[in-house]
Amino acid sequence: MDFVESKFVKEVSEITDNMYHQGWDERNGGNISYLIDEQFVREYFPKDVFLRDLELGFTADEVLRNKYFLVTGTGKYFKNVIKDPENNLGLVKIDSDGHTAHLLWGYRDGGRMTSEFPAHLMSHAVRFKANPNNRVIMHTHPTYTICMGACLPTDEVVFTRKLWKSNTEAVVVFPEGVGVLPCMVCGTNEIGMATAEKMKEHRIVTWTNHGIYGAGNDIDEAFGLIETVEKTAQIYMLTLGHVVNEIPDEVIIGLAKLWNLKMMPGVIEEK
Ligand code: 2HA
Ligand code: ZN
Repeated sequence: MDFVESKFVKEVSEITDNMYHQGWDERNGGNISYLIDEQFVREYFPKDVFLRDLELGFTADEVLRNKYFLVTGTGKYFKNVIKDPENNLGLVKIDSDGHTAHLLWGYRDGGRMTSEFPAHLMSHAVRFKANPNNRVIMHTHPTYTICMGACLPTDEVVFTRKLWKSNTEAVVVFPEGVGVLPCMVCGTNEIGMATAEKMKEHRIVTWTNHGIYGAGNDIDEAFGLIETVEKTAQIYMLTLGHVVNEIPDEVIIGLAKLWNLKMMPGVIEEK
């Protein structure tokens, strides 16, 4: 079977189409990277034959070397992935020296990985060490999450508290809270390192005035985290200045107890 028919390409094509239709990924906004185990790569590529080599511009962590990633291309539009995956996606293998990505498939028009690949790979390394089943890093520009970040101080305790107080699903889906970065220049190793640092404690990190990063074991999990933050941010923004019924602290504590969750400290005072 051709790799374009694989479940991996299908999953990324379907989710990028879905995210585009949510209105989150205007123009070339957003990017996804998906760690694919070698045993599955071998089903499509019996041995490594590389089309091109692509410089990373940073040194990939040891845990990621010789690993394969399906990655959206730089300058590519989410809305087009489903129509032409082989041009808009690429399958790369990280070299054993950590400096190069070898291209096995995709980027047909001469393209390369997303400009946010440093933030993706640095986040993968941190999440892989926390949980080796973590395979997906997803970046997108969800409208209400960006609005909410513009209306609040860049403080992750404040941001997390506002989310938890707005929607009872919030503490259940992200009990470890949301990491928050201030507005920074994107596409750089610096924002990559800052994102990865936050990913030590959180599977979700917001980039103020820009968007969000989500990590998960699979596409559904990463997307589910982001859509829950975005839905909650929408509730927060639509009710801003009008709230009569905010979720009481006791209910948030009760939900965490019911689901046996460890809450981010400092957000809700335990009484
Ligand atoms: O790839 O979203 O952050 C386009 C972006 C940059
Ligand atoms: Zn972006």
